[in-house]
Amino acid sequence: MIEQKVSKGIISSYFNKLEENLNLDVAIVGGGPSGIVAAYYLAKAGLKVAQFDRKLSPGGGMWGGAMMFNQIVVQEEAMDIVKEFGINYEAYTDNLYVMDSVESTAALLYHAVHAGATIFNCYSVEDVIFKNNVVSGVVVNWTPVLREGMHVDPLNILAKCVIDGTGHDSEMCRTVARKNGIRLATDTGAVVGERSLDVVSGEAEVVNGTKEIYPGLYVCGMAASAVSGTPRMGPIFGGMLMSGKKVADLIIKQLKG
Ligand code: 48F
Repeated sequence: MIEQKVSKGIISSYFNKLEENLNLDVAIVGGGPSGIVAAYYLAKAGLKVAQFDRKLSPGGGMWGGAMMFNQIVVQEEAMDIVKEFGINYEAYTDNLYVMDSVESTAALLYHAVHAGATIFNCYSVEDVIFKNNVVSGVVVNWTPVLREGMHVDPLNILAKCVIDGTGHDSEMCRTVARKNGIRLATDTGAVVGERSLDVVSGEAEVVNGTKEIYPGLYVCGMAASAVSGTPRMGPIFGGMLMSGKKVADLIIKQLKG
């Protein structure tokens, strides 16, 4: 009966997909633009990568442009990445380009998946696996379970590297520091907290701050700004794209030499 085949097709292919992703090269927490760009370059390099986003629609803060005006701005330095993802753009002024935020987000997601990354939506990463003082994977649960406050245990997914791409909250870095009594690679050893807006230094510092923040744990995008205490930058997205590419390059170097 077709009715049963529809259900069985979804269930069996979904559980195959989940089982194939229980032991990863890279687990990316958060499906914002920096994390998606990282997923694309990591998968393109042949690494096994899965990305987890707590929302139904991954894409983070890129869909809405600024104040729901669905356009974004990208500066010249990041235009090679925009072109690699095949996003349409218009030259605007002073080495700035404008593009449609919905098309841009969809293009990032499409190319990440086509490069071989697996995206799991509706998953909240609630903790990491922490073995021998190394971050070694993620602990995941259904977002609705956490929202409802249901007492249901999560599942564990091993990974050689974990990327915190959770945006302004930098949730993985906060969790690792709070639970394990360790120091992150920041001035204070903890999450410093993001500063108020300054586009020029915010864009430069988000790329500078993209790094391995603790053994096994990398940070990119707004999470990198929040962890290192650098300024936010608003709806200019070049720094996010370059941060995603940088974190991928660092991990590719570490895992593939
Ligand atoms: O914040 P977000 O878009 O990440 P980003 O790559 O980009 C920031 C920009 O969108 C914008 C900006 C640019 O100038 O300032 O804000 O740093 O997306 C973060 C994603 O992480 C998910 C969340 O749903 C969002 O889609 N997320 C956050 N915490 C968790 C999570 C978690 N614990 N588990 C799973 N997903």
